[in-house]
Amino acid sequence: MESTLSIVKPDGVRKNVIGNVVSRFEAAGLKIAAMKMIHMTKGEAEGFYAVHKERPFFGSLTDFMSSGPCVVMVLKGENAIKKNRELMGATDPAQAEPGTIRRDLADNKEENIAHGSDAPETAAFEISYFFNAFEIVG
Ligand code: IDP
Ligand code: MG
Repeated sequence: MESTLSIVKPDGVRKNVIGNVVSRFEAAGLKIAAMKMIHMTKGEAEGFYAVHKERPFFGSLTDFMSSGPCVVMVLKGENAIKKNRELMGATDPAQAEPGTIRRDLADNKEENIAHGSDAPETAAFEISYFFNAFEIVG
């Protein structure tokens, strides 16, 4: 069993596709082990995306991530990290495979509906950024 962090980003909440995204995780056999809606401050978004702080899009990305509420989730399952990233598709929705979350629902490379951890170490950091042990079931 592996755990990963998923976020329905503010564009996904604005577009009313929270359920659409969550239903794809459930259909793929991933379990929702924790879930809540939050509205990050700019500083909280900067802390979450600190690995990208040297990137040219960092300011714009953290403005976007703090522009409205998002849904943060812990997904559990076999190969949850990889499975979630496959369901999301490539970062740029134009490059993502048809049938993926980003290709089906996203508008552009920044506003791309979903986040998913990319490795066990980042998953551990990202889960603990939003959840304590009492908030995660299973
Ligand atoms: P990922 O979300 O597919 O793992 P990362 O490279 O980790 O992609 O980038 C984190 C987030 O930063 C992306 O999901 C997207 O929202 C944003 N982003 C990545 N590359 C660009 C870009 O070239 N322009 C604008 N935003 C970007
Ligand atoms: Mg990433």
